[in-house]
Formats: sequence, C-alpha cells, structure tokens
Amino acid sequence: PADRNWWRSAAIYQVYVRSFADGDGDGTGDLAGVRARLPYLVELGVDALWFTPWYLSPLADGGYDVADYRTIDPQFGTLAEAEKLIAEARELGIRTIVDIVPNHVSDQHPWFRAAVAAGPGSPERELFHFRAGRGRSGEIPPNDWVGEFGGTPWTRLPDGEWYLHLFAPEQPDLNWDHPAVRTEHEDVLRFWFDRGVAGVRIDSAVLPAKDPALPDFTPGTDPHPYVDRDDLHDIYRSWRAVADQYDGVFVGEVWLPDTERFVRYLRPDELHTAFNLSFLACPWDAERLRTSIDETLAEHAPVGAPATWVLCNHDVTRTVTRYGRADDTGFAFERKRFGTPTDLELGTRRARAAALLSLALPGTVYLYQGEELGLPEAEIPRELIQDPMHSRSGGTDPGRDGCRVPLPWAADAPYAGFGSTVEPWLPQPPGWAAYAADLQAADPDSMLSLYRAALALRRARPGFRSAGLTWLDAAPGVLAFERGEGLRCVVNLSAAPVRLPAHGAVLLASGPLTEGGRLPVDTAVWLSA
Ligand code: TEU
Repeated sequence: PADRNWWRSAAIYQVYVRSFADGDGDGTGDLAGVRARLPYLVELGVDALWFTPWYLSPLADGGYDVADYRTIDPQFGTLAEAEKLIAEARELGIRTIVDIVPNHVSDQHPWFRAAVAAGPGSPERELFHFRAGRGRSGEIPPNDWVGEFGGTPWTRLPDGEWYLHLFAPEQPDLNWDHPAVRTEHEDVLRFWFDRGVAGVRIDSAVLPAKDPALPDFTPGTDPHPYVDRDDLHDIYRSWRAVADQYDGVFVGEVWLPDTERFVRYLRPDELHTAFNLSFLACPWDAERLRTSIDETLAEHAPVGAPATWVLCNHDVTRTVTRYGRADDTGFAFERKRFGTPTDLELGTRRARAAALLSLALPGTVYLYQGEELGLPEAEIPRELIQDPMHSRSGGTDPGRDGCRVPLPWAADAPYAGFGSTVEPWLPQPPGWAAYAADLQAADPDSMLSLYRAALALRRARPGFRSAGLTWLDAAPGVLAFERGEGLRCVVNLSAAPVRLPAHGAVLLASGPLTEGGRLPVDTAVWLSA
C-alpha cells in the first residue's frame, strides 16, 4: 500500500529523449541510448522517468506535434523497444511516465490530413477549429488571439479556410467538443497503461477547451475563451476513471498563476498532481522563495495532493545560468536576449544549494536531465536553432534549444560521449566535455555526486517523505526548516556566512563550510538531530 503512494514523495527524472543518449550513432538520442543508461539512472537514485513525447512526429516542436500515439518515432526506436524499456526500468525499480498532448496534434496526423483533403464544411474538419476569415475576402484571421509562440494562431489553407493552432502552424488544435476526440484520447491512455506505464504527464493541460464561438479576447473576461475553462474538469474526470483502473497517476502542466484555480484540478476524481512552476518565476531571494514554498504548501494541503517542485525543464533557462545572471529576474521563461552576461561559478553555487532545498521539501521533485551535471544554458548559433519559438519570434527570441543540447557522457569520446558518429542534431558548445558524467562520477565534489548523495539520503530517511515542514528561527536571508525525524535544511541566501544551529550532525552540504562550522553565502546544508 505504501508503494501505491510512490508518487507522493518521488524524485522524477525528465528524459528529453532526443538529447539524452544516442544508441545508434545517427545524431539523435533514442530509446537504445536510454536503455543503455538505466544503470546510471538507478545509481542516480530516481523513482520514475518522464519521457517527453517519443511518438511518431515530424518534430516541428520536438515531438509535441504527435502524428501517431501508437507508434514510436523511428528516429527514437520501435514500440517493442519502448515496451522493453518500460519493463526493464520497472525491474530496476523505476517507473515510467509518458507525455500526452491533448491540445493539438501534428499537421501530419491522419485526422488533420483528412480534414485538409476533405475541404470546407466536411465532417473531417469538425475535429479541429476551422473558420472562415474576416474582411472583404476572408483575408483577416477569424479572431484577434495571440498564439503561445507569438503572432496570430491562425493559418489559412489554399481553399480559403483558416485553422486554429495556439502553438506552431504544424500543431492544429483539436476540437474537444467533438466526441471522437474524447474517445480517442481515452483509448490512447489505455494503450499506454496497458504497456505498463505508471503515469501520464498532461501537456498544456489548461488549453484544450475553447469557447465554441471563438470570440475576440477582451482582457479580464471570465471565463477566458481558451484558458482554464470548466469543460476541462469534465474531461479530466473521465481520464481519471481510466487511470484508476490501472493505478495510474497524472501530472498536469497546469500553468495558472491563480492558485485557487490551480488547485481545482487537484481532486480525488481528477489530477493527482500538477507541476508547481512557481520556483521558475522566483529569483534567488529568501523571502520570495519562502513565500512561494508557504503558498504552495498551503494551497495543496486542503486538497490532499502532494506539492511538486520544479527547478528546470525543457522549456526554460538552465538553472546555473539563470541563477548566475546579474539581472536574474527570477523569470526562467524569459530569455528574450542573446548573450546576457552570466557568472557560472555563482550560478553553480546557487544551483547546488537550490538542489538541496528542493530535495528537502515535502512532495515530489522533478529533475530535468543534465541538471544533475550542472549543465549551463548553451548559446546555439542562430542559423542552427530549431525551436519554432525562435522562428515565430522573427529571430529575436533565442527559443528553448539552449537547454536541450545533447548530454555529455564521456570526456574523451567524440561529441562528449553522446554516442553519435555524426554531428548531433544540436551542436554542443565548446567545453561541454568538462561536464561529462564519467568525470563527475569520479569527483566527490561534482554536481553529480551531490545529486547522488542527496537522492540516496532522501530515500534512506523516511523523514524526508513526511508531510509539511516547520520553519525555524533564522537570520534575515536564511531559510531554515525542519522535516520529519528532526531532519533540517538550512540555506544561506544572505550576504554573509551564518552560524549553524549548535545541535545536529551535518549529513550533506552543497559546498565547503567555513572554519568554525559557519554556513557560507549561497550554500545549503542538511542536518540530522
Ligand atoms: O508547453 C506549454 C507552455 O506552457 C508553453 O507555452 C511555455 O509557456 C513555453 O514553452 C514557454 O517557454 C508545453 C511543452 O512543455 C512545450 O515544450 C511545447 O512546446 C508546448 O506545450 C506545446 O505542446
């Protein structure tokens, strides 16, 4: 029974398959690469792997443009390999979470191809949002919405009709008022639960339902024409009924700053968990972090859902870079400039402390591949950037490729041991091999060694899995709290070293303590009573 609650205090590792490890040498990461690295993930000490979409896809948005949920993209492998991977990982005590993208499909999905071919007025078009344009000859988009990647989210076909895509034009939005859309997704859930997955991440979970009139957007309108509409709760309740037959769990990408609306998704008959993205919108500041932690715990407690903690993912600036920026606004989503000056030493020190902070908090922690190696955001030459966010911004936004660079595994191998025999799909920046996992595994002071030690302690000490935390008195700029069994975490975000509590043995520190046992600036420590 304790095992059934694994997701309440898990450490979940996000695998961006394309950039994790290349098993067949062709320049793209794949399932063979992941299978070969399962021992690494066991040693790291994570409980589950969340795989970003691995399905058949033209990869116009890194796989978030799905052409067929029941096929693995041939660049990544085969369905049989995915089944083997899920089973092998489970044998090793690691569960699998797959990523489902309900808001849209690829423009190469058979449904969309059929809709394009069938023409205006056809039943095939009812699965999507097709509309006539405005203006004398329909040359103006049907409404004034602005897409998530900027610009109008409407594209016109040669037959004159426009279709809605909140993201790239290669990602047409589905019409969730159509019963076939619902049935299909419930079947897809069963398909993957039948293959042994333990959970599902729901992409852009607040966007799929639309006001059928698709009206112009007036700021402040409630309900919003496409964000957080009530119909979604009905959809996720029927998904939950499917998941419950398998003991499957959901994590929703519920990106809503309004906490009251956020927790409406966390119900016994809806989503088990949702990403708490508040650390991504929080600078390295004790007061702000404490407020974010308090608000998160307060909003989750009444609904009985565990909090989740996210320091980074495939959409945001890498942690060591974000915390190393002199102008850290705390907004990891924002990277509108190329070449912002960054102090990587500072960022690394803070990222190490942040790792101990997030791993000491009650709930589930998400760890994005490469964070355990302390990878910085890479600057990708403009002409090699593939993220549609870059092109949609007219080239002004560097996009998200900088956190999606192929991982360095071995310092002395081609392409830092990524496994490719040709140039990988995204270039690795100079000096990437210095971050290689094999070097870090041999260095007790490396980021990898810190993560391994922290994850091992978290497993060994049930106190870390208890609910809630108690704040302890601390100097300004210092976060200090206690967990179950007297475990304590102290993080110094002030400008000077601080004295540690007199009692308690140091279990783990993110950096060297000063003589006399003081906690230096930008350092965290775990203590036991
Ligand atoms: O992201 C949804 C989302 O919230 C984005 O609009 C996010 O704000 C943006 O990436 C800012 O960095 C999910 C996936 O995580 C993302 O990779 C996909 O591109 C997107 O959905 C479309 O499926």
